[in-house]
Amino acid sequence: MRVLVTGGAGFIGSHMVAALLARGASVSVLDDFSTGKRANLPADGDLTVTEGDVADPAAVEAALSGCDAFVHLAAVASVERSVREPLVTHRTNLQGSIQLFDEAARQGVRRGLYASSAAVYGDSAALPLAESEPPRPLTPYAADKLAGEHYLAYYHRGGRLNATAFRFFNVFGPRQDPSSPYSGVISIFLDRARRGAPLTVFGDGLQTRDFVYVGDVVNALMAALAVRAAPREMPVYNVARGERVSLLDLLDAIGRLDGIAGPLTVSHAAAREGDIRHSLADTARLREALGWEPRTPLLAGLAAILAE
Ligand code: NAD
Ligand code: UD2
Repeated sequence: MRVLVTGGAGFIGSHMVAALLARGASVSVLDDFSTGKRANLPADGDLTVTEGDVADPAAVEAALSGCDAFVHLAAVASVERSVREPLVTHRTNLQGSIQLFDEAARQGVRRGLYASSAAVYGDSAALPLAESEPPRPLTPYAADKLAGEHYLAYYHRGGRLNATAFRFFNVFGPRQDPSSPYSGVISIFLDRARRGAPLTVFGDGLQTRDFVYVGDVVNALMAALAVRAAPREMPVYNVARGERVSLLDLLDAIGRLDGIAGPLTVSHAAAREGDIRHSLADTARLREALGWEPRTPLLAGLAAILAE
């Protein structure tokens, strides 16, 4: 099997590429290296890397050639950037997605997986969030992710692709870039704890998130790739542990890890504007459909990051 992974040099993408190669697949990566890094990818005879833009028709056509499936992870994953530069991020996040879906349908690529986001739910208080909850995208990023789902469902319904969309919650793990203030909180906290630098909690620290380890996300994608049956409507799955963890619980767990530079120095600052108070997924649909279970608890995932 040959699989195109767009955004394969990024955080989640590089783990997906490694899993595919380990299963004996041949992999094509299309990445513009805007946030992804070549160093995230192994040297492997079964891996072809194309530097290019997912919104560029020629790059997508070449990268898809000979593939049986695609896993579409390329995106400007920064919500904050989508608010500052909605047209720039729209080009990658929606135009690039349509470009890929349309070319895959044209080339007869059978299977397609798409990275959507919990952001499509907005600040809904109907916890745990089931996929049937009406979406309420509050940012350009979320609007593009949701529109991407709708476009993919259109190709699926017409029988032109066999597609599945995944709404990732807060993914964490090795190779997540901690360099921006809007990077994942776990990557920021561990990077700072490792160096003995101070940590800032925005708000009281009682806000909760549903953190899911990147290896578990990859397992869900791998399980879906093996599915041949195509239901009439495109499946959409939450990907999360289905557990809420407060930032104070997270700090407590980090403080107990080997590999941090002494006791944590923690200060509090004002809560971020628009910050969601609680986030929690209902994961029953994914568990039932794909037999998926999250295998990596928070502590084990944190330790894996420090071990890198
Ligand atoms: P990432 O930034 O590490 O990966 C994105 C990759 O896409 C990078 O390698 C980047 O260089 C590449 N890319 C960006 N624009 C491109 C373009 N125009 N053409 C080709 N490649 C391009 O982010 P990630 O956390 O690995 O996210 C992967 C996917 O999962 C994204 O679609 C993101 O929106 C989604 N997602 C992530 C999370 C999370 O918690 N990390 C949560 C929800 C959804
Ligand atoms: C996630 C996504 C974001 C968007 C949003 C939609 C990530 C990295 N971010 O934001 O892109 O999809 O969901 O709901 O996946 N925090 C601190 N100190 C820090 C950094 C963060 O206290 O140094 C807090 C932050 O205010 C928030 C929590 O930690 O309350 C989690 O922050 P995050 O940026 O990791 O993720 P989130 O859920 O806000």
